[in-house]
Amino acid sequence: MYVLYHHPFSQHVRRVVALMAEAGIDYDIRPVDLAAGEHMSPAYLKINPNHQIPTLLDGDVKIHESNAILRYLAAKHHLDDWYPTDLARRAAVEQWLDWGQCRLGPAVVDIVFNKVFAGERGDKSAIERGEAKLAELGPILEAGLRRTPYLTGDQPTIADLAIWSNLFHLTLADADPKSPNITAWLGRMMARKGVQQALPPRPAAA
Ligand SMILES: N[C@@H](CCC(=O)N[C@@H](CS)C(=O)NCC(=O)O)C(=O)O
Repeated sequence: MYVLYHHPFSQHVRRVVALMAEAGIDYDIRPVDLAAGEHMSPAYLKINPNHQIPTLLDGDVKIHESNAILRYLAAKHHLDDWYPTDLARRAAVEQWLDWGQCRLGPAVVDIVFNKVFAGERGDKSAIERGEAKLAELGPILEAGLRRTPYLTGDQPTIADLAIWSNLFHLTLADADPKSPNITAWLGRMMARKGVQQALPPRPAAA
């Protein structure tokens, strides 16, 4: 049985949970209390010296980096729709995965961490930096969704899960780009059963 180190508000965990739910892969959850600093504990640092979640254990195999986990699971379970074997399509998937990590991800962290999770400590200049970056990146994503319902074709891949988890995170700050292709794609992603299972718990009604 897989073991997944987890936090319900992590966008990086969320993409892994979504793939496992979509593919019907079972796993045990190990919650990591980020607010209490559990990710900095010597016990967790032995599991992931980068003090980050997710980490996936598969027997003796230990993997961190959410996109590496997506690739591993897709390859191990032969999820060829999620991680196409055709070279050109795979290259497009890899491109969006890396774009998400290198370009979009830092802007999302700047905005959402500081607007939603940091409370009074929220760094206004980081929010401005993130918003300026997002103003550049939103149109790139919008154009990427112009021709096909998902990023690389008619079916979603692990690239859609990775980028979706970032876009969902932006919705927590009401900062997601509201352009038509992104909005329609976000709706298609949110309607998926596995994706639904990866959403954070709703706050209890007052
Ligand atoms: N590149 C990593 C980023 C993971 C990451 O930033 N995780 C956050 C939670 S969303 C975390 O654990 N932060 C705690 C820290 O960096 O100390 C991945 O894709 O898995």
